[in-house]
Amino acid sequence: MAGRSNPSADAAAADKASTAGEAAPVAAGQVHADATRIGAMLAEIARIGPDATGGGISRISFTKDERTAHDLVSGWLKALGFTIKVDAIGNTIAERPGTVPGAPAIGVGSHLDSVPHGGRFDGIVGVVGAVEMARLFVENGVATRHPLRIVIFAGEEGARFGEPCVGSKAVAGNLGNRDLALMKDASGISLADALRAIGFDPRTVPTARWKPSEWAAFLELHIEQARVLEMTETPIGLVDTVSGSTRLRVELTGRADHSGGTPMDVRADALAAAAEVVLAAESLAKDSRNRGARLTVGRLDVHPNSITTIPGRVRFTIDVRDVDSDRQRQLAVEIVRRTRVLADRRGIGVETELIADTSPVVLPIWIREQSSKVCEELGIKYRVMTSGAGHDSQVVNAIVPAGMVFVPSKDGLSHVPGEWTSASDVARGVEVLYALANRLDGLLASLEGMEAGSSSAA
Ligand code: HGY
Ligand code: MN
Ligand code: MN
Repeated sequence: MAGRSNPSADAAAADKASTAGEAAPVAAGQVHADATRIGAMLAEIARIGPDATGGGISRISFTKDERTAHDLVSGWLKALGFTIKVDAIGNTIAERPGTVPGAPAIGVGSHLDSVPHGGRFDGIVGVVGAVEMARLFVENGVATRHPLRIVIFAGEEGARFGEPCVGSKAVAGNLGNRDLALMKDASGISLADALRAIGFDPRTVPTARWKPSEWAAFLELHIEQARVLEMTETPIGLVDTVSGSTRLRVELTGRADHSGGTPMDVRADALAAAAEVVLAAESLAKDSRNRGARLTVGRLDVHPNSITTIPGRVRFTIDVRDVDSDRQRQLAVEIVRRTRVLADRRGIGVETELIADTSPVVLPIWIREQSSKVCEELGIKYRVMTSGAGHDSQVVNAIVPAGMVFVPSKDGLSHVPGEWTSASDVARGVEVLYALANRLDGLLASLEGMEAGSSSAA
């Protein structure tokens, strides 16, 4: 189905077809996203799940806060005439019909959950941008051959259960037969229980799977979460590769004992061992042969965590990221090997668990080519770039060709309260998104031989 043939080869033909006499929709560059409206939507969503102090957001995946945010955005889309569906794992899918019966949909969206004490833009910009793009289609009376589906993925952040992109992995069918009862958060709550607590039945999750034939493409607007765009003064990034991540949980067991009475040479200090692991991870990532890899110990729990007791047990996570999938896995194996060696030397027990593994993905060049053409038509400076962060698009791309558009992050900050992107930068991203969705609608229609002129104004 659309997106499966080689659209690049026919792009020129499509360009001609989509301009030769057809009632072209409102041309790119003639519609303007409303930055004030965008700012108001971002602010309204930020009121859901705010931290009590510090100005951050903790709208954690698979909680009532996440559902409240989905419900709020569903209301906005319903008011634009979209029909709303919520699938078995909590993804919200809003649809505006196309003019060609049975045509596969063009999907646009992102996520509304955040990391603990995170920011107000990661994921949110993609959802608010999709809503503003939808409004541009509706308010300009522009119909599309393909249905437009705005998608809000549930549980994109892996911060709670370790597994990122749970909602998009469910639609792509690569949650596999992961036992949701075994995926546990730091307080021991399983994903299955978390789903039940917000009204979903984990046994029905396989019904969320998408039929690839029902989708033509998926587009995601997202903040860059690094500082390349800001440093190069480039307003738009077009993503070619999205980093993968391998996530490990490690438990080191030493011997808790009195911090005063125990001589240094007879200790089995689990935290001292963990400190060596943290530095080993950092030196692996900083090794010039591994340029591009990133290893992070983001969460570490000490037991019994008492001032006057030698730590007997430490649990921590290691997040291994890379755009090179072989190296990503090799580094995960290597840091486990180094952990075992140093733990043996210290008489410390080691248990490791693989909690998530997502491959890096090269996004399809034909969508990126169309995105470049859109930016050139709009006269917007852009650069093709890698994403260091992971995204739903890299997962969806397994079954639907996906494209990502980045807008700048101030100081490159993300996953912290200081995360910020201007509403005007988001508006520019929306205008690229609108023009790209329009362009793909025409390109794919011509490739599928859809009748011309069916994009007449609604
Ligand atoms: O953690 C990530 O890569 C993304 O922000 N979910
Ligand atoms: Mn994100
Ligand atoms: Mn994130």
